[in-house]
Amino acid sequence: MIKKVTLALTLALTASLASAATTATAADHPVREIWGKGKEACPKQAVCLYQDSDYNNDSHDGRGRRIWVITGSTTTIPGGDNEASSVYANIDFPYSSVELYEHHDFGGRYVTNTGGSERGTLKGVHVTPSGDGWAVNFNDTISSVKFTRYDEGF
Ligand SMILES: [Ca+2]
Repeated sequence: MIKKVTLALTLALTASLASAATTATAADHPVREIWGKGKEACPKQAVCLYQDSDYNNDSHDGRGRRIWVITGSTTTIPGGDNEASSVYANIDFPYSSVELYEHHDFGGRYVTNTGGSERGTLKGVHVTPSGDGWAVNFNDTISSVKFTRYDEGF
């Protein structure tokens, strides 16, 4: 009897794990990691976080490095947490801007990037809240990303 209950529980657990895996596929996730360099590597309607400054152009003798291609708001950046050193926001309508946060779940200070904006370095950027108003070092800091649409925030 105990064996039968254990087996039933195991089957139920396996079934629920399997359905969880199918509902959260990699294709659904707004963060995709590629290897490359340059702003031209960034697809339309994405914000790209580059592992190195200057959009990875000088990385590994020109062979590039990791890029996190982000196509929607995300509370974490799997594989790319605290890694970004340059940013290209290749977004357009309906998005007005993307906010890059220092902590998970849109926490802490953030840098605002309007459509088409680019930052070859994150070492001296103005953040919100601005504190004393000085530029801050946001290198290897970004942990979540929020997309803002034109019809939001009014
Ligand atoms: Ca962080």
